[in-house]
Amino acid sequence: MKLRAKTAFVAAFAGMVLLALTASAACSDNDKKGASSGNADLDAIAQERGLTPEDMKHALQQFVPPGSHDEYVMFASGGHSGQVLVIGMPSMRILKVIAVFSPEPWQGYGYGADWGEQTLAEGNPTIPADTDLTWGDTHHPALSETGGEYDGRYLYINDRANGRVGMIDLRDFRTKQLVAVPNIQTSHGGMFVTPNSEYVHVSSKFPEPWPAGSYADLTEYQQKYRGASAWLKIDQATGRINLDESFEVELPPYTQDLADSGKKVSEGWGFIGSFNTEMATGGISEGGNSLEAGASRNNFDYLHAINWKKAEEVVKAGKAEKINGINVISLETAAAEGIFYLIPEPKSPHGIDVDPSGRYMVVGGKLDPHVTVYDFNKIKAAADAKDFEGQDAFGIPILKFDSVVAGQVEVGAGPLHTQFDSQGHGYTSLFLESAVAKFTLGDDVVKTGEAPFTLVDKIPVHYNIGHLAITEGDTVTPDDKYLVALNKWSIDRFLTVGPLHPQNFQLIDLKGGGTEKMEMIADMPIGVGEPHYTQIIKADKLKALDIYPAGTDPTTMTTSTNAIVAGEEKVERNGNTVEVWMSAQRSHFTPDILRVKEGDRVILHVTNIEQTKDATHGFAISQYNVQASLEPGETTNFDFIASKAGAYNFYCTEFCSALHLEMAGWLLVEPAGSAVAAP
Ligand code: CUK
Ligand code: CUA
Repeated sequence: MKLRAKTAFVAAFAGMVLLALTASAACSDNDKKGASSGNADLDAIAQERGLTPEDMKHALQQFVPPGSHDEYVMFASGGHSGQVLVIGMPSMRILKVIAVFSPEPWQGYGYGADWGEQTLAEGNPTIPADTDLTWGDTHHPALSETGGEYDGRYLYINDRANGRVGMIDLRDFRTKQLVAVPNIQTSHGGMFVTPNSEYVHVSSKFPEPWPAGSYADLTEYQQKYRGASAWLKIDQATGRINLDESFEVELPPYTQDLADSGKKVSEGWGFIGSFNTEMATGGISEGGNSLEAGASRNNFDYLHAINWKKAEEVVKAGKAEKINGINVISLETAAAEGIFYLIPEPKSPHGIDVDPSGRYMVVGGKLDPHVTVYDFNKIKAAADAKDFEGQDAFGIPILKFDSVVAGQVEVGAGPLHTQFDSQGHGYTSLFLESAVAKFTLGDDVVKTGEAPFTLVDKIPVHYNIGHLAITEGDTVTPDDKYLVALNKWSIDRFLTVGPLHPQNFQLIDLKGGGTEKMEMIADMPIGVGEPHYTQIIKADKLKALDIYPAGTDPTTMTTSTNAIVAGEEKVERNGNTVEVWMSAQRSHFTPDILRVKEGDRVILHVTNIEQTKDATHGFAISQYNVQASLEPGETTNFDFIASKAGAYNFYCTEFCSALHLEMAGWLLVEPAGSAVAAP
């Protein structure tokens, strides 16, 4: 009965929608006939599927017709999958999954081809040096910036579990570098890129005994354990991190949390939140307090403000010390040189986000229903005037809370992270309340006439929201279009697929960031890892290749010395090494029979000699861990030992042509000692 009433409503609404759609186009009589029959079709569809007028409106808001492209691209962390998800917006269609910290066979990342093998190996920790890590917890993606705007060149992401950083080249959306950041065992703060991509920042999560690699008991926590704020220098031409030109600032053994970059008025500064300034170490199992109880005693924790421009000068002046291969500014030097200040933040905070003007910094109360808004101008003035309430146990000056706070807003239960629009609003995720709260910042940025530091809107989300992101959200000019809520729980939103539920991205229309209410448009289940954070870039800023120039080595993005053209294929034997220059094109490999001896080292250079978009081949050898994608124009190098005698089939793993199934060959590994000559 309810459905029937709904349907009448729908019919009226469908007519309205259609009218709106057709009114904009000057249509012929034929079109009009189409429109009226379309109207009936829409009514019938809505009726059959039980859709409300609201549902239909939301569908239209999100819909990107087949063959059309999305306006935005979202780079979301894939959490413990160690990957990055590339998602079109507003359609919320997954466009790609980029392998970063974990092997991934489709792209050939970690399956015999040098690009992935080398990249993964490069990311292995130097301390302890004996671990081949095959997983990571991708956390906070950071796009490169020019003038405070995303520039579409590179993407960085940290590994929460292992203190590593990955660099993705957005020319081909492939990971080009993993860096095991010295003196950081686990990381959290950042990633953020400075407004002109001078540095990408990451800081430690849990402190570790210093120097990294040494041992100290937890009873020596305050004396021996330390954290680090790492400023990793970006090579502008390649996007790679250069550790020689990077530096770290030693941090007290608090637990450093999120971090964000200063911009505009605060450019040159970075801000890192913290909790556990109590320096509790847990120990319920040893008759003590749990970490959660021990870390929640103080009324204030400390927001760390670091002047990286000044730190850079201090390093140049030779006042840093190399520790594990990176320049480190000690706590003592940081305090003496005015590089490092502590700012009280109400206890157990989470999130620190700098608004587009660079003036306001918002910290979420986590257990407290307020967000605290700091004013950078006040911070700067207090630091310059040495208006301190004292110093911490490590000699770092503490600014007075009242001197630097601009305002507090009661936003609701469990405020974590904040994003901003260009109208002077902050949008804070409320984990406990499962909602997004919208509030106004200081009156110098509020462009809607609303009162500063007031809650103006709230929208429920489903459920337990962590981060949230706005289109072009971390730039100096956010696009006030969409907000994505990154919800940890989905509970009942999707079909049950076992006790491990997908997480839920929800697409919210910001309605231009004005005084209109936010509107929930769509849900998107995420079935890999736990996406932590995402950045959303205008799609037209990305200038990705659609094929590689002939013979490109993706590691260097230059012509491979092993690239060949058709007719140059060859096989060379040198002692126990067989080196092969092979071509791949629809629908054969040349050579297609490889004869080697058991125990030979096989070096294989395969060039996909095609220059047709999407004419990707794959190369895989049965019973060997050898598999890679060969994109048009790419030269890929494999290096493996033919350890098992036998006749092995190799084949193309991409359905590239009508004769794809015929695109195969033989790796003949003759038993050791056999008389047959090879090749
Ligand atoms: S943290 Cu706040 S919800 Cu690791 Cu970015 Cu996840
Ligand atoms: Cu080449 Cu299938």
